Amino acid sequence: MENSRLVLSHRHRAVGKAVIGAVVMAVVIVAVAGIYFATTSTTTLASTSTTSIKSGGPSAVLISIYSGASNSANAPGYKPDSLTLIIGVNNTVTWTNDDSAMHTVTSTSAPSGASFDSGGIRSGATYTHTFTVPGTYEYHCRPHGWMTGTMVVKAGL
Ligand SMILES: [Cu+2]
Repeated sequence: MENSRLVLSHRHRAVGKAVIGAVVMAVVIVAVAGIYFATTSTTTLASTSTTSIKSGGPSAVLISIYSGASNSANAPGYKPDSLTLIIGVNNTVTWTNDDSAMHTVTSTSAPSGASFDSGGIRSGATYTHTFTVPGTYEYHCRPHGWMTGTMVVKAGL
């Protein structure tokens, strides 16, 4: 009798230890999960705000003078050839000459005092222009009149 009681109480103690062990484990898991999720949500918030700062700031606009642009069959020669720009948002444009021939980016119609001309852009070279006057711009390539592009520039918000 005495013996079996001892065994029983031993079992109880063992069960008790197991329960305490499980509770401690659960607390540790919840705590770790809490730290993990807290860390995760902080990281997400930080990266979201970084992304929104980037997307709200000025962004580069890239236009390719693509391969074969010097052939009139491949007009208009600029890609994209029509863009809307907003001052302070995306009003800096870089043209890259991805063709083998020399080309230009030359305005043919622009708001007063805002005309521009790249001069010769060699193969592989770039030309960057920042538009600061709202309005509609038409441009072409001086040696290749069929190469044409349009830029609509709007005032910033
Ligand atoms: Cu050209």
